[in-house]
Amino acid sequence: MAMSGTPEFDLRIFSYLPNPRIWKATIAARLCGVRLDLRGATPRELSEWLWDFEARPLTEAEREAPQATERQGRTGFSGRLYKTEAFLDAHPFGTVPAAFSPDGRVGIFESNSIMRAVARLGQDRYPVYGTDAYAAARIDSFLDASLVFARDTQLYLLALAKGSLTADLHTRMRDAFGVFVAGIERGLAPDRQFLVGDAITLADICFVAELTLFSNEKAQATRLAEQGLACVFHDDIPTRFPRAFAHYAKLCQHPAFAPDVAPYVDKLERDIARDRHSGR
Ligand SMILES: N[C@@H](CCC(=O)N[C@@H](CS)C(=O)NCC(=O)O)C(=O)O
Repeated sequence: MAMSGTPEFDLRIFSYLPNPRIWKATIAARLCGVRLDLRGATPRELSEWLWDFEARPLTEAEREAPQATERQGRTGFSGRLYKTEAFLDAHPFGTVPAAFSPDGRVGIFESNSIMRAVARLGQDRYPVYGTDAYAAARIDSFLDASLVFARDTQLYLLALAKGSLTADLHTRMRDAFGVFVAGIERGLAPDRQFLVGDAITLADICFVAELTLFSNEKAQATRLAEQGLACVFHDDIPTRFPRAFAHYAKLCQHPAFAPDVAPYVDKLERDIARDRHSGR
């Protein structure tokens, strides 16, 4: 796995694509000039890939014969996955996105930590992780609060997709979303331009990624209605949290964000329109 010469990238990331969790790294990389090597495919295709530093599609022969790398998917993947021992040494929780140092020796997992790795690699070019220890710790505070929200989002969206959503989970999601978005709203009061300090930081990037991920709920309105439930992220939410949503809209337009966010949101809007049409 060791590479000779100068690596052509600063960090490799393997994931299913597209994935808002990866944007945390790609947006930070645009801001601070870090070279990423992204590898991956659609979620369905990724179940026929070898999960490794040198991740790749399985060959036809490999797909047909029993593989020592075969494991049962746990979160977001219900079938078989193919993870090498080296992958699990580097990524003990076995999840994607999975980042690696250029020599493949260091695994970095959890999308927030992958984003922090990018920020540290590019800190001399742009202070996306804050300008001092206090700012960095305040950024971490937002990232920790975001991960709590993200975990609830993940459980909720996966249950919704699998048809196993309960009323309790729906209530829990409504409360978690309320706490998260109210915290962002208050964090921007009275008229702060950014969540931490005077420029874009990891806190703003994470906010955009997690809110967009949660927006996927809106394309499931019909499914929710079949269970007598309404969207948690309903149409009145932005007017209740005007600062948070103005901030989101402004960031989505930013040149470091738009290449990731715009195509994803365009497709999501088409999915939402289709769902609304089919639910009539
Ligand atoms: N909090 C993690 C979530 C990562 C995660 O749960 N990834 C799932 C896919 S959504 C996974 O890799 N599952 C692998 C498996 O099921 O074995 C992050 O932000 O990176």
